[in-house]
Amino acid sequence: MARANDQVAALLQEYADLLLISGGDPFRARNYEKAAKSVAGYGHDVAGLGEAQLRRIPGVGASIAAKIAQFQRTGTIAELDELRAAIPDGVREMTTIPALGPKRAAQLYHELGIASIDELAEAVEQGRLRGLRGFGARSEERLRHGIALARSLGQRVPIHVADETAQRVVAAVGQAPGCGRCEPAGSLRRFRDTIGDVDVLAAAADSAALMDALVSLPGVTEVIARGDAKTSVRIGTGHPAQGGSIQVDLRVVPAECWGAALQYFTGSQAHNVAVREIAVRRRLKLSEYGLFDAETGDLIVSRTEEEVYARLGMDWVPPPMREDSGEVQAALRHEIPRLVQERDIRGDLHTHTTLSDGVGTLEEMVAAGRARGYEYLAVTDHAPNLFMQRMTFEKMLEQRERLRALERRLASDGGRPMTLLHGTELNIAPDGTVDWPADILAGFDICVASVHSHFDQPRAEMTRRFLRACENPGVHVIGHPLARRIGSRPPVDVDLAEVFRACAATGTALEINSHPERLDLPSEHIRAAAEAGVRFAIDTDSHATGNLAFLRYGIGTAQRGWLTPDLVINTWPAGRLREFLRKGG
Ligand code: DGT
Ligand code: CA
Ligand code: CA
Ligand code: ZN
Repeated sequence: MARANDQVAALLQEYADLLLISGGDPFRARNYEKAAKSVAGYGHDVAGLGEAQLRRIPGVGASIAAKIAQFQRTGTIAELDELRAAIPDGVREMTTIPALGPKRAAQLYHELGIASIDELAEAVEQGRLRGLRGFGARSEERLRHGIALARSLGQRVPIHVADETAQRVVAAVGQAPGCGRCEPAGSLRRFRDTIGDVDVLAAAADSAALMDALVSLPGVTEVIARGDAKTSVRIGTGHPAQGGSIQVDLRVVPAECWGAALQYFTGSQAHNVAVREIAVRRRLKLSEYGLFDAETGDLIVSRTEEEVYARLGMDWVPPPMREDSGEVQAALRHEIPRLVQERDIRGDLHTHTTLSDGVGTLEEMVAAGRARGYEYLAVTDHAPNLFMQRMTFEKMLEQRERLRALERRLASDGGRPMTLLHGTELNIAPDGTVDWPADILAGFDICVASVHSHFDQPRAEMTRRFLRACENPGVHVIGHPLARRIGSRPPVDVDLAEVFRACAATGTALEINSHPERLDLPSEHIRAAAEAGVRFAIDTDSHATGNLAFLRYGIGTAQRGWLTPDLVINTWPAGRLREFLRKGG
């Protein structure tokens, strides 16, 4: 569900940003922004709704409903396309810089003619921003920092942006006449946290209809190259990274070579090089067309990936593991682990509701969890020290009563009962303490504790801060451990080996936060944590019902870290989970 909601919300948000950049009415922009939030959090799929039904969504009036309907009919919004055409891509890209945003990006564009991140960097270095209304010495420093971060994303986009584009391409190309299988390959299939371009592979005898489907897809802004075997286009994403669009490469192969081609175009390049060496040693030759006898040139296999790997004496390698980091050797020894899968997850342990900054009510979030077949769900609204959330002890207790009553209703309404855990997301203060004293913490079923402030503490202090949180018997999970925001906030500086040791020793789990702009703990640290004896919680940190589906990105991240289900506490039955949450106490 709700993919359509996210897509529409992104378009409305983009419309609001572009309105501001083009000097439009800020009040109107604000309305679009509100509507975007409200559509994102709306409990029903907007895909099938007519204009009258759309207007029932809070904040959606006649003109916004008309635009959504137009998008659903035609795949585009004419007024949005006009705005997109009128504003340079570089200016839209500037809005990704933390500490800038659309309003100030517009100011720089209109007052100084700055139209790209590079031009902005130059202007900062030349001191040209000095004296500009609203830009002091401190904001210059923040801008410098923000530019470096925006550049760290480079020519890449967060995974969900690429994933949504890929799914639209697969849906359209897959329906073209003569199309057999059609699937994403490349870094997207490997669940890297950021994606350079989208690779889609399709099987067909004749590619013309498939290539037609791609170039005529709504949102295509440029056809880079069109051929029989490969066509490349750029498609608008509604996300400012890369100036608002992403390259898509569609390759069409005969069905007989599907397996070899999928293996080749999934990569990574380093994995492919290592696999080809295995082939050479066996006097075979591996290419995107198949596995061949090196001497005779005879085709041996190419139809499925499994056949290709098997003929090389290897286990099939799950795509997220294909980074040449030991998986080739493991596959040769037939020691590829059984990785955690989305269907292993029995519940989400980090979710928010309207009681703090979520947009779904307690009842809506629970219903959405139940619709996913969860056996349990933890509700973990923010604790009081995140002051803007205005949480109080009384509000928290009231929610607990409501949650218990809801759990009783679920047990008696004839449907499948569900265990509801009452939790909170605590804030780890600079000294490692958290919001509430031990006796209040003891009243929760589960506490996630996260760093939400003082991100740039020195390493030794930051490490002590984490260790103290782990040692707290009331803290069960460290939320989004590195507190990074992909493309906008760097990871905190902390001695991870120490943190892993403390987690293992105290029975504190580390979160793998599935939000696509977090993906934290990042995959590159997961194997080391697992080897140190750490347990994990793969959570979504959902702020809306539709966010529960972010789980797939957390699972992909966990698979990149070779995690097996047994190390993931929310694959466990409720009884075993509760045992873990007692922290040995
Ligand atoms: P990205 O797009 O930067 O996020 O990363 P990938 O891995 O999707 O890279 P991409 O799009 O350049 O190529 C897709 C896959 O195709 C790549 O993972 C492996 C394969 N491939 C492409 N070019 C080459 C090449 O020159 N040599 C080899 N061995 N493989 C290649
Ligand atoms: Ca790619
Ligand atoms: Ca590519
Ligand atoms: Zn948080």
